[in-house]
Amino acid sequence: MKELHRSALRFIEAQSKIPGGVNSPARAFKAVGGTPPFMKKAKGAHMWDIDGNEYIDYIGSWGPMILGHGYPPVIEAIRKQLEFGTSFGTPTEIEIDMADLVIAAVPSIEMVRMVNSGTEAVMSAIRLARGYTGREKIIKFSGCYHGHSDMLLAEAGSGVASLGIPGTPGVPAALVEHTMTAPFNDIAAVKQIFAAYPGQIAAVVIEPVAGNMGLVLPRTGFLEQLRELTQTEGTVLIFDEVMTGFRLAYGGAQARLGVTPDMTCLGKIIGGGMPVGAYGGKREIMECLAPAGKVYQAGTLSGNPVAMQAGVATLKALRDNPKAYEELEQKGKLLCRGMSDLAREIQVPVSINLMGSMFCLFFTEQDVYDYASAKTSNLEAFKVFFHTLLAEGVYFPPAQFEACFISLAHSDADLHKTLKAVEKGLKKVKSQNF
Ligand code: KE4
Repeated sequence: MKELHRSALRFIEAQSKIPGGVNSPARAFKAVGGTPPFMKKAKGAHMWDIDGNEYIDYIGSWGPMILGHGYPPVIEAIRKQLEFGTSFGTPTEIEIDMADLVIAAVPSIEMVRMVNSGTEAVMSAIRLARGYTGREKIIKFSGCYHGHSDMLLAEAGSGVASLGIPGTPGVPAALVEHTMTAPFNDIAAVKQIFAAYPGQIAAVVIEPVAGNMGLVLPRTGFLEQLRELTQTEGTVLIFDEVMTGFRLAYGGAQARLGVTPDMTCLGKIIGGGMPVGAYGGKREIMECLAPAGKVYQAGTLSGNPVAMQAGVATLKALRDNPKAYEELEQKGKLLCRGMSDLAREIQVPVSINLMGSMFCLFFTEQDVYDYASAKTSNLEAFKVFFHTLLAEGVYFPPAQFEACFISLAHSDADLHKTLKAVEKGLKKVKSQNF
């Protein structure tokens, strides 16, 4: 790996003009130290930085790039749309095509509204659930991240967790007083909150498979009990599938796990690399949304034709490839079995969570099933591991509390090269006797 000369210079310049030098904290390497490479180009499973270094990419733009970067049909769809214009602020037919694809893929979604980010999707879904139920309180789970809307930054995951900030300054207590938090996988804690606030909980919002405290899987029966409890209590169950939607199965985590929410939030993959979020669900709930109903939400570029074309091309590529998710499954198993074998041989205690093409390696010997157990990971070991891989041209997310993503473009050669880098990384960790 060549020295990051140009990236280092640009990072200094960027930091004087953009807070932290980045437009999203997760990119700044705060959790691992060092200079984030400035990327110039990406194709398939690979990215190239401005110093000419090449990387095998396990961030995939934090989830969207399931087909690999620069997937030709997606690029072509964007290119064609540009000849017709980029934004009209009027209804367009491509928005119906997107709605058709989402509704066909996710049976629990009878109607869907496009927005511009996952944050907007979850924020709006909660407002709609409150408007629909007439209730105010919500329950979220510690370590889950649902974007940066004020009410959801309590004990959030992702960048909030990686920066070790409990919540964030600037959020008045009044805006989080109706937000209750329970540990992930702890149904007893959820029941206690319902018992304390009977008839007052508008919504429970959860990442059905959590990707923002590293990857944490629901324990058997947890989501089913959550579904039953919310059903009984007349509370809207919202699955935040911004990350897992079209990732863990074409119908998302809910299709894979067989649990049906009242509303679903989507993002990332449905934008094909362009800024898109969406929320949808039962018709009786969605029809409360303006202008059909009274709950207001709007967006200048929501359903933007360029973004819709990218998303529609992406979803069609997934829909029309019957082997896509089986291939992703195999890639995930090959890589995680290999990492687990290496950790055992080198005698470094790790815990690896995997589902489909999402995985996370924690530096702890205990099972990671919630935020507290995720935080037992040795973050110094993670730093050494991360930078060793980076130097070998393997780009994992620069923080322990993130998930890694494999795309259809990751070849067996990429996976084997990754395992070689992992072997080096684990040996480096071992040598430092953490
Ligand atoms: P955006 O507003 O960043 O599009 O989506 C927020 C969001 C909502 N729900 C879930 C489950 C999410 O994972 C996210 C965003 N994920 C992070 C990655 N952990 C985005 C990366 C970043 O913040 O730069």
